[in-house]
Amino acid sequence: MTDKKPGFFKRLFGGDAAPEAEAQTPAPAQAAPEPEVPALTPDAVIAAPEAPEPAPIAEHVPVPGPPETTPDYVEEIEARAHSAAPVPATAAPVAAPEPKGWFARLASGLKRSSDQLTGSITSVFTKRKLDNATLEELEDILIQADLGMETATTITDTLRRDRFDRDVSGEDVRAVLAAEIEKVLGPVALPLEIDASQKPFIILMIGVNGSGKTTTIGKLAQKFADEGKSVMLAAGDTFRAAAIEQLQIWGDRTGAAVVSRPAGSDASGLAFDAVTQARTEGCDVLIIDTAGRLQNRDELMNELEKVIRVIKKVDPSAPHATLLTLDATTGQNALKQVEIFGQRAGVTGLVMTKLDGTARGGILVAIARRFGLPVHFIGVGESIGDLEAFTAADFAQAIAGRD
Ligand SMILES: Nc1nc2c(ncn2[C@@H]2O[C@H](COP(=O)(O)OP(=O)(O)O)[C@@H](O)[C@H]2O)c(=O)[nH]1
Ligand SMILES: [Mg+2]
Repeated sequence: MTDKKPGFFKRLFGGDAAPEAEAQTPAPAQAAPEPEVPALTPDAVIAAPEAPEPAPIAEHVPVPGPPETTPDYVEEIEARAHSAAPVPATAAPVAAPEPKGWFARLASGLKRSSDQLTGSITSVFTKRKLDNATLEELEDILIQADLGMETATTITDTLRRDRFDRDVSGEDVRAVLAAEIEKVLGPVALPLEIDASQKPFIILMIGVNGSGKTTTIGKLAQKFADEGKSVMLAAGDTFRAAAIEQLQIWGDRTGAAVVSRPAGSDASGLAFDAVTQARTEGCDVLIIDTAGRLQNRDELMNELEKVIRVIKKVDPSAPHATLLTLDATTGQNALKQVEIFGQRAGVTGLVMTKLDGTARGGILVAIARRFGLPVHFIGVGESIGDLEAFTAADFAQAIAGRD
């Protein structure tokens, strides 16, 4: 992790950052008891500053390997975690990038997705009349771009209806593509509203290993600090010392206070500490990190549910936002992740990360159509400023290669 702005070329062509290879996430051997919370009212909690009995440090044993019936998507996630190559350090010095406007940054982040899509479209629609064969080819291209069957069909149906047997250029097709994508994404492009009457406004960040939770927390902390809000971070990925350190670094960078416990501590106890402390100190926003979880690992999902229960004991209306980070490079897997995390943790909004350096950005369209969950932000790089509020029209234009 570095604070350095990646070079232009890295943003353009690279950036497929390797997710952390964590083959085995240690899990508590036995569930640690939930902290006894003496009272449920906010005042009582503040008036009774004694921390709950510190949860005993659970013994940690590696989770046994995946069951024989491991679903394909889990295998794919794990395979990726092992095979993803680190970004090569390019030797050639690259000229410092020009300061870019918002759309240019988005477009360069989405360049791989749009290049793949528009390149294929152009090759099909160069001087050809729109016939069944071209429509079929187009449908394949759109499905391969992870946009989903329904969107692909809608686009080809629209073209068939309006342009059949006429000359159609790549640009015509891209215009229809952008319009359809915008139609799907419009309703889900919603900002993350921080309700100022909630002090702290509690955000729980969840998602599989390496999906960008901790990095997104750092980026969000900076955004909120820039808005003049006081921010506290909770190092809820208590499984690994490195994860706690990583959050601490983001805290140092952004000026946010970080609440942590030693590695191996009970995550729900830490969440309790953090919520109580953020209340006492009158923080505006508390963001709680969690350990990466493969969504089939029942015991880890149980632990996530326990974290949520403990937060609710202090503030029944919390978490006020439960954000799922999705790594765009995982493609179709993301659909399964939204489904399972939604069932188990009540996802309120999505952040899609790593849209730079992947050709699979179209998956966001499939997710929007299937689940209709708000998409608040997109991650287009590893640096602190590489988190953009999500807007449908810009995303649609950028992925369709129009400017
Ligand atoms: N290129 C790129 N890399 C990202 C983005 N978000 C996170 N990463 C990288 O992905 C890796 C895993 O991120 P991390 O926040 O540790 O994931 P976590 O395990 O979910 O907490 C790190 O190397 C991050 O720098 C993004 O939007 N773009
Ligand atoms: Mg993390």
